Formats: sequence, C-alpha cells, structure tokens
Amino acid sequence: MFDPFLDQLHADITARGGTPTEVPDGLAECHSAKKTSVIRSWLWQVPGFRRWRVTRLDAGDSLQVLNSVAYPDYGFDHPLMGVDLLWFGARQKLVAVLDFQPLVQNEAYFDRYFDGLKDLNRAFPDLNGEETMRSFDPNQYFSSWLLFCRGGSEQADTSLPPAFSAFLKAYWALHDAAINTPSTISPDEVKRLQENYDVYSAERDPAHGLFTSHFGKSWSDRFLHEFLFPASGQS
Ligand code: BLA
Repeated sequence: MFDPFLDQLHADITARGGTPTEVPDGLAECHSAKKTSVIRSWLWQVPGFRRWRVTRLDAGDSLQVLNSVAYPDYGFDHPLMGVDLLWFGARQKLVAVLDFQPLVQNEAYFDRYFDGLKDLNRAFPDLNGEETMRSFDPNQYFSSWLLFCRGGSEQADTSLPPAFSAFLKAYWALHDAAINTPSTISPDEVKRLQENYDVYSAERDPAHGLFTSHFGKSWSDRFLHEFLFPASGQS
C-alpha cells in the first residue's frame, strides 16, 4: 500500500547522500508467530541529520504502516520530520499524520520554520480534518499545521500521494534553508529537546499495544526503546 512512498523516501535520502547503517541486532526485521505480518526497518546516515529511521509494517489486509522520523544534527534547531501512515484494509480506514515536529512552541520559531507546511495545509484541506489527538498532546512536538486525517480510500488514493511528495519536498527545502541560517537554540538545548522527544513519544505512542499483539512484548519493548526512541532508555 505505502510502497511507492517508501521508495520515494529512500530515493530522496539516497539522492541526498544518505547511506544505510546498522539496525540493532534482531530489530531490522521481525515476523509474527503466525507469519501473517512482517515489520522491517531501516536506519540512515544522512548529511545534516544525526539519525533518520524508517519502518514499514505489512500485515496484509489488516494493517499497512509507513513510519519515519528524521532527527537533524544538533547544530540545526529546525523541526524533526515525522510521518505516520496507517491503512486498515478490512475497514478501508486511513490514518495519516505528516508534520514538521517543532522542538519548541513559540511564535518566532513557527514564523521561522512553518511557511512551507502552512502552504501544504492550505493545499490539502482533505488531509486536515482537525482530528482530535487521543494519546498525544497537540501542543508538544506537534504543530498546528500538521496534515492529520482519519479518512478512507478517497483520501488515500487522491490526496495522499501528491501530499506526500509535496511534504518531502517542503521538508528538504526547510532543511536547506535552515543550514544556511544560524540556529537560535544552542546545540546542547537541541540535544535535550530531541532526547525529550524520544522520552515523550515512547510514553505516548499508541503503537506499542499493536506491536505487542503482532510481535510479542519483549521484542516490542526492545524495538520501542532501542530503535524507535533510543533516548527513552529501557523500560
Ligand atoms: C496514531 N499511530 C497512531 C495509532 C497507531 C499508530 C496504531 C492510533 C490510530 C488512531 O489514532 O486512529 C501506529 N505509530 C504506529 C506505528 C508506529 C508508530 C505502527 O510509531 C511505528 C512503526 N506517530 C509517529 C510519528 C508521528 C505520529 C513520527 O510515530 C508524527 C507525525 C503521529 N500517530 C500520530 C498521531 C496519532 C497517531 C498524531 C494520533 C494519536 C492521538 O490520537 O493522540
């Protein structure tokens, strides 16, 4: 379902000089006991970024997922890139979240970094359903201009493909502009805020129950704390 997006993401990363690096032992791929689902992950070293992770979960008709987070180098204070796409085939239900995840919530920061995403938000009203967040806090590490929809096949087939491409393009443009302008947040503080993103996300991420049901508790705990959000430490 999301393979064209995965290919596009990996092609962009490669074009930017990204090289694959080692995923911790046993976490790159896992099959469920019944062999009905598989989760695969990639870790990239990309110039300008200290970590870029990508995960694809294929559980056939029941669930398809593409999830990715890009963490800029500590010398850059611009937002993280966050993508979470889920397709529940049996119910024909799409959950799509695409955001420039802000390190801080203040006007100057938003003015500095969010023009691109604001444009996308206007261009794809179909993906901006003003959905309510049930587990995350919309005012921590999310922006008001995120593309967030709980929709169906219409959004998945019509709006999401052009939105995904435009989103990647806008994020690269943000990064290119940011590396040519001095950060206002110090590298030490960027480090603290990025690490706190991992702690916060590991606590709130609604995916853990889902992973546990497919891949068991011990694998899922390791995956959460060693791969998805490594600064969150062990549980
Ligand atoms: C929601 N993400 C969800 C949900 C699931 C996942 C099961 C609940 C569905 C719903 O709310 O309707 C699944 N999340 C996953 C999976 C992975 C994961 C499988 O991390 C890992 C492979 N989530 C992110 C990132 C963003 C994000 C990077 O991991 C940022 C764009 C957003 N996911 C996000 C949001 C919700 C969500 C905002 C809604 C949660 C809420 O209601 O608070």
